[in-house]
Amino acid sequence: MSLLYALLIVLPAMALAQVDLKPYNLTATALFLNIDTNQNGEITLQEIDASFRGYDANHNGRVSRQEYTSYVDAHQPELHPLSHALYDIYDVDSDDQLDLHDFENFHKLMDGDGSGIVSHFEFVRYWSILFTDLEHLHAPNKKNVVVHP
Ligand SMILES: *[C@@H]1O[C@H](CO)[C@@H](O)[C@H](O)[C@H]1NC(C)=O
Ligand SMILES: [Ca+2]
Ligand SMILES: [Ca+2]
Ligand SMILES: [Ca+2]
Repeated sequence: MSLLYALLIVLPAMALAQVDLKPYNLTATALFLNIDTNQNGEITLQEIDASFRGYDANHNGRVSRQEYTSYVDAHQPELHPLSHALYDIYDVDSDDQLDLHDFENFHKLMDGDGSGIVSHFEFVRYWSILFTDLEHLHAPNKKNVVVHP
């Protein structure tokens, strides 16, 4: 299952033009369970790689920015800004293509203790921080909320 597809299905029923990923640790846990396809409580490089394959629309073994963001635009346009920010993080060499070396780097980023394995704890900690850092791109817009006396 692809990473973002997992994100889409864990979102509560298509909140109109608004996406709330809170609580982040629960959203991250749902993501983890979807990526950990052999359900051994650890995420390997191979599982990361596999989670991106669904975006590779032209099956050339790489995920272009266009492929990734088009997928999001088609399925959850509210996540358009978040999709570009996530792509920027994944695409370490900024060539607008995701290859194995990009996934290796991303796996290392999440592997807090450098053991070569990404545990549930490491994954949730990483994504909770990421969702918090990118909150301005996905949190519901509260500016128009009027509090009546
Ligand atoms: C998520 O975080 C909240 C608040 O910090 C905590 O109470 C809850 O136990 C956490 N849940 C999981 C599954 O980690
Ligand atoms: Ca696994
Ligand atoms: Ca491709
Ligand atoms: Ca790249």
